[in-house]
Amino acid sequence: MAAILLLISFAATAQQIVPQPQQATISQQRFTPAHSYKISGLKKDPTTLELLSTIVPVAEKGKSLPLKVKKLKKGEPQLQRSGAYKLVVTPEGISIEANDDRAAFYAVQTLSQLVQKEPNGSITLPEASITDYPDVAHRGTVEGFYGEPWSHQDRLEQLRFYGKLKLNTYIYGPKDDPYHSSPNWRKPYPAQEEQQLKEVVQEAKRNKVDFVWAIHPGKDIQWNQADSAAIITKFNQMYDLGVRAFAVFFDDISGAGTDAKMQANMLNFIQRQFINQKKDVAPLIMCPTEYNKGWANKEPGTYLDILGEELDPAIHVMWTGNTVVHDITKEGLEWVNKRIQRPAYVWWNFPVSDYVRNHLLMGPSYGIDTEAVHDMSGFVSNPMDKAEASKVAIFGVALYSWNMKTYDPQQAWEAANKYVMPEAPEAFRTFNAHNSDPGPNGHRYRRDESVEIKPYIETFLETYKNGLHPFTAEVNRIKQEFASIAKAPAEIRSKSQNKRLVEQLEPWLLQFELLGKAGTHTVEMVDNRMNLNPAAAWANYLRVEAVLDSMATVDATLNQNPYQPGVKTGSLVLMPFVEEIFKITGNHFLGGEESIASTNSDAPASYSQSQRLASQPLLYNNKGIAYSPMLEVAYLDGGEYIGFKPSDALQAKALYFNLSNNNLLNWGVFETSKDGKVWTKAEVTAESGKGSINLADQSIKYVRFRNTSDKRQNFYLKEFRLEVKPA
Ligand code: 14T
Repeated sequence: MAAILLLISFAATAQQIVPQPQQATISQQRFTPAHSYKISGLKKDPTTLELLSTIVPVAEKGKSLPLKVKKLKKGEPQLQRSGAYKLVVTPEGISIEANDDRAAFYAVQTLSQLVQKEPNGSITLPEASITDYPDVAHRGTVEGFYGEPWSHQDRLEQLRFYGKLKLNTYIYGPKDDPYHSSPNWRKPYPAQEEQQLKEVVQEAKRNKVDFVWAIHPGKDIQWNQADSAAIITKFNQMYDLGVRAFAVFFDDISGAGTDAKMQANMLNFIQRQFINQKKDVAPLIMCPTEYNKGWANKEPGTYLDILGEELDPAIHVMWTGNTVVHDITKEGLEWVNKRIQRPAYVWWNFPVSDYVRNHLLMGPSYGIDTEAVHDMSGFVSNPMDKAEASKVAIFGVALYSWNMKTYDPQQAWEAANKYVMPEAPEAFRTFNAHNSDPGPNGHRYRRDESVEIKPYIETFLETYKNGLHPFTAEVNRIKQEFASIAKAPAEIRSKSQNKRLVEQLEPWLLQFELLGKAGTHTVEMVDNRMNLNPAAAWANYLRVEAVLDSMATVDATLNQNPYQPGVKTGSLVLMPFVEEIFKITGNHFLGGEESIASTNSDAPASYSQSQRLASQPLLYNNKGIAYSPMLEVAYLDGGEYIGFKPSDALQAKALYFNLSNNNLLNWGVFETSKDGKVWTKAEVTAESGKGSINLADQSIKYVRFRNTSDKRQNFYLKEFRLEVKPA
């Protein structure tokens, strides 16, 4: 008997209800309901009623089966959560017990996954008994990235996607909405934006998603009555648009706005004067200035402890983990929870790509602790500016936050590929498998990529480097992979019904197709060369070269932004493979070295003791090198510097800087050096931290800006660029 039961609950996973219910027994046999259903108990929720009538046949009169929705009886504490439901399906009828409107909606979402529509228009159902509730109370996304905010249509579609996956939270806080942040957070939205937000709020309601409107006032907030009133006035305007949940973000600011006591006072005031006054508004959410362990003052009694002590216990406090972009661990959460005296509301910075804008993050959602259920009050993902493409990662977040114990990142990713692109799941999987690592970045956050092909690639490369013919097993496997890569983009473009998704992927699809071709020619080249057919190998070599040229053109033409311009694909495993073999083979045919500026050990390099600044990516072009601009506040501790150590082969011409700091020259100096030992002060004038230095002296090899004070100094790294000419 136990064995049979086990088999049956196993069938529940085979049935693939997403997210996986907490308890489910679902039969393998299916039945056709004898009659249409007569629905009772949903009068007060027309949305769910309407949805239900698209799932099962409904009859007002005549013979019918009962479909009853009623209030869930008080039971275990889990069943008292918002969204908790029981669903029982038998040939005699369907019964739903729901804790709230959201729960009834979720029961219907589950039912819709049980139903199969037959070609003749009838439906079939399995017998099923499901008891279900969420592990994490608040689940969803925070539109919290820098760069172009999601479009109106993107937002509407996201909310529908969340409803189906039982995600209940969408926090609205795009950094580049001027009415969310400075300069306009005090002002009401213009009419058109207002109208669109209203529509988004309504779509959220239809999908039982809490639309949380966030304000980001910290850049220029005054801690006075007027600004407290300004926030409440703005919240009231949003309330009138239908918003019933609010957040205040104090991230990525410097100066007076960062004061914990002031923040706590202001938030408590809002909680008392606004949240508690309205009877239908959710508890406030705040994002602290010290929102990750790396940035937190560890001294007892400082920032986080002050929030912990003083903030109204009802207010949620967000947290990104041990650093800005990081895995989420139980230990990490325990550390902060002790200080903030409540379970953190996790802001997971994945798959956000605003710090690596030339990459897509299409891989599995992994590195989120499945033991941490009691250590968080919410879990939201900060996604990419590409809303549709972010669905792969968000799908994982939905499964994780609903049912943590059973969460398997790889399984969830496999399911996501099918769910997000049902018309071409294999091609999409291939694309995603090779577009997941962000590449080297300032946050030092890396992801697996090309995991299945990697061992073959390594063996192939090793063998070839040793002057041997790679084995057939590797050759064939890699050939096959590059062939799939070359044809995936066309298949995605032609088969996917999701045009918006394809549009968002397009620059990368183009590049991916080229990678497939480059890889195919590469493997053939090696094969031909080792088969002692140098003429054919040479022809392959020229083809690889031509395709790599095209890839360089795509990289230099599409997705040009001032941060990380270009289009990178397969950058962790496949591109290095192609480039390395191309180089080795080129050396063989041509003799001599071909050097690529950015991989050359003599290339210009950053020069700073600050780990953060030294790891900030550099941008190269034929005129010089530059630090890629940083979004958040940068700093130099006393004595630290930021600069360049140019190569011997290049002559420095001029330094251009914009550090957006009014008294830059009161605490720092620009210096140049011929050897990195003896430094000479450079005469400069700067306006608002902006200026340039002419470097006429041919022998100058180093240039830097040094903090001469004994304190940490903040600035913005907007521009720090060295113009060079060949020596
Ligand atoms: F509020 C936060 F929890 C947070 O993560 N803020 C920003 C966020 O808007 C951004 O999308 C995310 C990823 O870049 O990181 C935070 O801002 C930073 C932080 C940095 F250290 C942006 C760039 C950084 F280098």
